[in-house]
Formats: sequence, structure tokens, C-alpha cells
Amino acid sequence: MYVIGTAGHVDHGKSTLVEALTGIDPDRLREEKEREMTIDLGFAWLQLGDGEEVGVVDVPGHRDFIENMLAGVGGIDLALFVVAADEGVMPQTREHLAILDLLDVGGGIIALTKTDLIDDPDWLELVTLDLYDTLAGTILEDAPIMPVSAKTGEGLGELRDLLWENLSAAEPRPDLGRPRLPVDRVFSLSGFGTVVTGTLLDGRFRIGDPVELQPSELKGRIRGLQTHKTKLDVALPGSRVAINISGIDRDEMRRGYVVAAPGVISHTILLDASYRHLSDASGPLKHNMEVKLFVGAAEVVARTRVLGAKQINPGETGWLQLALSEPITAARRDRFILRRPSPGETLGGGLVLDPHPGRRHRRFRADVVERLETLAQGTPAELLLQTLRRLEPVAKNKLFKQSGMDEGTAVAALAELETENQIITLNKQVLTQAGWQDLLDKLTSTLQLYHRENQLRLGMPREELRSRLKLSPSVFNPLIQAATEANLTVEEGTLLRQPSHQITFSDKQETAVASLLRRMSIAGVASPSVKECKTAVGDDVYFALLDLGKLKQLNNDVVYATPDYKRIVGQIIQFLQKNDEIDAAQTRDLLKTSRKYAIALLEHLDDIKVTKRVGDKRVLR
Ligand SMILES: Nc1nc2c(ncn2[C@@H]2O[C@H](COP(=O)(O)OP(=O)(O)OP(=O)(O)O)[C@@H](O)[C@H]2O)c(=O)[nH]1
Ligand SMILES: [Mg+2]
Repeated sequence: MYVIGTAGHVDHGKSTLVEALTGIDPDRLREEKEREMTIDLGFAWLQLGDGEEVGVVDVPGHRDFIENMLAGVGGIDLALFVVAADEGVMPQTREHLAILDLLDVGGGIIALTKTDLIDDPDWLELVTLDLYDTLAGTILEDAPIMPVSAKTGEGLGELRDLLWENLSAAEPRPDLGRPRLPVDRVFSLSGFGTVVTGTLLDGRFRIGDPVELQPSELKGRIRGLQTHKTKLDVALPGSRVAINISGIDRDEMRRGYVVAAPGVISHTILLDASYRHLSDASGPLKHNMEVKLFVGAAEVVARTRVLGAKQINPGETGWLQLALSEPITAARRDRFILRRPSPGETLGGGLVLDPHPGRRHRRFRADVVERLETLAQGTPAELLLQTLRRLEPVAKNKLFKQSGMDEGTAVAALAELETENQIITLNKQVLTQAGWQDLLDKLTSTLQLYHRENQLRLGMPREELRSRLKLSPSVFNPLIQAATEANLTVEEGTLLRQPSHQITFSDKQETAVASLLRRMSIAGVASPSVKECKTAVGDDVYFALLDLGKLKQLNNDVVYATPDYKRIVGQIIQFLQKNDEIDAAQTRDLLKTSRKYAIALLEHLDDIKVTKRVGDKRVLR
């Protein structure tokens, strides 16, 4: 699941390009149509690669609406950076580039658009050279530049290929089992209730899940989930999601609020952060300055506390504590942007190091700065989690050894991950939440494939599934238990199946089955052999009848229809209860049949531990 975000100067053709790529006009407001410009975020989607659905967030380029742009680019995987070939680099080209750079977006493609307006190849080359200069030293330094025209369609195919190539190479969004969705849009649909949209982070949402709205702490429940207008049961991290929430009124929801699993995230009015001040900022970042903070889809007025330095000069990095005018939610390692409120100017941005520092720090204390330096490099828990991702599932001892930490630190780090629900511990083995979710996904897809290839089998043999997933019983057994509890799998004896799977016979097969079962019930004890049965209905159907419990096979030769089997076994047990023991000849006489069936039945009863053999006789166990 991926999301692309546009960026670039006003009127450079972002929305037109999005429509040309997706068939969806992202400008949905009447005012946007009238003014022929994007004001608020627009949303579209397209299929790339092998049909992978990719969300698109279209942002406004006009500087008056840059704050809407900031609400949109927080969750993107890749920037579609649009530059009009006739105008080239313009002020918001630079400003949007600086923002993408501060947000450290995963990558980008430069669409040099409106090439249909350019006749002079020298001009195109000039614009391209200027672009290279502008991109140098930024996160998009090595981004490919693709000349396109949304009007003629030139280059759009190659642009799609490039987008997919870069997206599919990107790290998928982590699943930390801690779902949160920064809300970027709120609306209501008649008959449907309140809907919020956003890019889902750090976990999955399922229909019926309880949720908590932050910072208000209101509680609700997920009534419906959609991505790109398709209904879902489960939404995955990194996807654009629309959630229909019951229990919270529309008036209570706002852009910038966060919908999360209860207890996953809490609000704050104080943040510790690392910060980079833009080199072309008009002045230094000073202590106690009023700024606007943008994080997730939220925007809030804040005051700076510059730590360990008097101020942060253009082009410099430093440490900040931000004191917010109202509560917001942010997680450690979230990226943020600071702007000057008026006149509006993007100042810089950075990384949230601690969303709950608890108190105001003294400004010039070595221990405060040291702590921030450690946090910037990663806490022991984070480092341990990284090692775990590489090795999982892995035994605790081995993990500790491989982490390179001293035992005490590693044990404490693991305990922290445990209380935060970031890992799953099964006896001695440990997995990350993400690894666990991956296994559940793999389990589901393996079963799905098995059902497709073996439509007449009720389910996949447990052992076959375990060896296909290459898991030890110590991981496999709890996995199946969890999958069964989550209603992802159903156990049928030694078989596992998806809840929706069932065996369906064709009309011809149904007729053959009915005729075989009739024949067997007439035959009684002297039933047709396994081979005859297989010939009558075909091997596949025969095995299906076993799976369905309609037939009971005793050995390579003897098989019964289940009602007959129950009746015959009942007869033998009754005899044993009366007479204490039975031998083959007595069985044969009791059932009025041949030795072959008598022995098959007795051996079978030994096998299933109803009887045991004593000399030539059987007694009840
Ligand atoms: N000739 C030509 N015109 C284009 C092309 N792409 C966009 N335009 C025109 O450029 C103008 C601006 O296009 P938009 O797509 O609205 O630009 P935008 O970047 O979304 O603008 P904002 O969202 O307001 O920042 C419109 O009049 C488009 O018709 C193109 O490839 N060729
Ligand atoms: Mg637009």
C-alpha cells in the first residue's frame, strides 16, 4: 500500500497531471473550479505494476494554501514533484522542495510537464540544468526528471513505470501493531454517518475495532472501512483509508486529530525535537519565538525553547523543546515543519525525539543535550527491535547476543517492547508485531492458494501447511490458535481451511456420489473396496467425501459410509461390553461377513485405541 503526493509551484499542472494519470479530478470544491486552482487537498488513486492500488494526494501550490499542503504531505511514500517546462523553477518549487527535504520523504520523481508548450529544445535543456542545480544537496538530488505533457499524453506511460519502479523499491510501511490515522478530511454521508480519511500508520484497522479520538479522548467504534471507494474488512498500514466511525459526532472531529487504537497514543503540549533551520531562512530561529508547528495533519501554535545554544542560525541544526498552545498527538520519530505565522515563511523542521518529556528543560544543561543526542541515535528498545526484525522468529538468548548490548540493557529493552505491545513472545521465541502479522498474512494467502488448487479438498493438512510456512511447532501452533480466534482459519480435524471455503460438487459429481452412497448402504458390512469407490466417483471426489466425513476409510482396502461404520462399530462394542473379549472368527459371525472385513475392523479399533489386542483376542481399553 503506497501513497504518492504531488508538490510544486502554483499552476504548474499538478492537478491536471493527477487527472491524466488517474482519471480522477482531484479538485472537488466549487471554489476550486471557479478559481481554477487547488485550495485544499485532493485525493485520487491509480493502479501501478501488477494492479497495486496507489493513493494520490494532490496539494495546492499557491503559497496562501501552503498549510493545506503541509497537512497532506505528512504520510506520503513518494513525491510527484511537478515543474512546468515553460516556467521552470519558481518560488514554491523551492519551498515545496525544502519541505519534502525536511520531511525526509522516501523518494521522488520530477515531472517536467507542459512540454507541449515548448518548441525550443535548448529551452528544455536550460530548465533541466536549472532544476539539477535546485535539487542538488536535497533528498530529490538523484530523482529522475521525466518530461511529460498532461495535454498530449507524452511521457505518461514512462512516468507510470518510473513511479512504480520507485514505489516498489521503497520500504513498506511498518506494522507495529499500533494503528493511528492522522485525520486529513472529515465529512458526513447521508445514511452512513461521519467519515474521516487519512493515511493509516503503524498498524491495521478492522471493522468493529474500538478506537479513540485524540486529543479529545472520545471513544468510538469502526463501523465501516474503505480504501479508494472499495469496502474493506481490514485496512493495512500505508494505505489511504476512509473510516466510518460510530459513537463520535462529526462536530467532534477535525483535521489534525488522530484516530487510534485505544491506549496507543496520547496527547501532549510539550515536545523534544531535533531541528534543522533552512539555509535561506530570513533570520535565525530564536528562543521563545512564536511559530506554527505542523505534524501529521495537525497545525498548532507553539513557542520555541532553544536548547544548548542561544539560537539556531540559517543552515544549522540544533535541539528544541516546543511548548504548544493546545494539545496534539505525535509519536517519536514523527517529522515536523515549523513556519513563522506572519509574514508566512517556512523556517525549518525536524524529528520528534520525545513526545512526552514531562517537564520544561533548563536550556543550557549538558545532561539535557546528551539525552537528546542519545534519543536521536535510537533508544535501546528501537535498536533491539531492528535486530529482531532481521532475525525473527528467534530465541531470546540469541537475540540478546546478536544485539551487541549488555544483557541488562537488552533485557530492559525487551521488557519495554513487551509492555508497548510491539513484540510477541511465545515461550522462548520472540517476534515483532509486524513479523507476526506477516505470518498471519502468509498463512491466509497459502490457504487461499491451496483452496484454489484443491477445490475438492475441505482444507489443507496441518503438517503440510506448517512445512510450507517453514515454522517450528512452537511458533506454528500459537499462530493457528491466533488465526482461529481471529476467524481467519477453521480447524476440521487435521485440516485447516478458510472460513469461507467449502467443497462444492458439480451436478455430475453429485449424481455419482448419491449412487455410490446408495450402493454402500445396500452392501452394508461387505462394502465396495477403496479402489471401486475411487473408480465410481473419481479420486478427488473420493478424498472430498473423506474430508467431509461422509466416508470412513479403515485401511488401503476397506471403506464404509459413515452411518454404516457407526452401526458396525457399535455392534462390536456392544458385544465386547457383554462378553469382555472378541476374536476374528466371532467378529465375522457377529457381522455375518468375511474374515477380510472382520480383521480390518478389529485392527482399526486397535488403531483408534478403542480396543487392545491380547493374544488372538481384543478387549476394550
Ligand atoms: N498546455 C498544457 N497545459 C497544461 C498542462 N498541464 C496543465 N496545464 C494547464 O495549466 C493550468 C494549471 O494546471 P493545474 O493542473 O490546475 O495546476 P496545479 O499545479 O494543480 O495548480 P495549483 O493546484 O493551483 O497549484 C491549467 O490551465 C491546465 O489546463 C500540459 O501538460 N500542457
Ligand atoms: Mg492543483
